Amino acid sequence: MSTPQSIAAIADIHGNRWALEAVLSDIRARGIETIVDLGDDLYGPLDLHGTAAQLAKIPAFRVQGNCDRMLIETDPIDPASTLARNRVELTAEQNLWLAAAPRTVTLENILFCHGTPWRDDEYLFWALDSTGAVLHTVDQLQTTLQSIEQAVIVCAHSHTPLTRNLPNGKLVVNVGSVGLPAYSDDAPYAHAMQSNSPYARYAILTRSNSGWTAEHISVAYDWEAAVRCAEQNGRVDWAKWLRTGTV
Ligand SMILES: [Mn+2]
Repeated sequence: MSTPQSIAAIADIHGNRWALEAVLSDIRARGIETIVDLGDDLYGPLDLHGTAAQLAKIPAFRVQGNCDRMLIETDPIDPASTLARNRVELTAEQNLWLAAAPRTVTLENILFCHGTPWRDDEYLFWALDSTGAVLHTVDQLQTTLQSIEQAVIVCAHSHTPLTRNLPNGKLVVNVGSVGLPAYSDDAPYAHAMQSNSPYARYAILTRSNSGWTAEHISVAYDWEAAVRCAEQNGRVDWAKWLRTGTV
């Protein structure tokens, strides 16, 4: 494989096949051939099989997300929950495909992870406490990442596009979400993540003479199709998140 000059980082698709198609077509139109998928591919009240079929067609490096792991490992108590429905839908082949993804991928001098380099269910850029989600400063981020040797660290999980240039010269990128622009969660503390508009997000990393740079991309797509699907599956919360990018 030749050395990539550009890498598309996609993440948190969450079964949104409509958003994924728009993002893959944007990546193709830019001539970018290297794709890294940071995980949380299928979980959600949307189009699990359509999303899996799209992803099977593209050669991508893949990282396993916490919702991918939940989908293959967790037996839900409520049979009407989105997780229970997804587990019924999931084929044995899709199960193996989710299970096969590693927790991190290293490409060139870039470390890709879902949450942090150590956990798939924690935010790299945020701390959670009783007030909600609090952004780390660049100094806190630098301290957290001091044992990481790569020059660029790319994470996802928060569904929020962010870039930080650390004092030591490293670049840290939180890729936004392809398929779910906002959500609220109640564990371990109640918090909301919002990108404040309904666009599908992904990031492009570009090699320059001085290292890698990051650009966050917003792609318009037929979000009303995803909204209708969420509504049909009884998730009015997802419908609002998809339509507005707010909780
Ligand atoms: Mn996640």
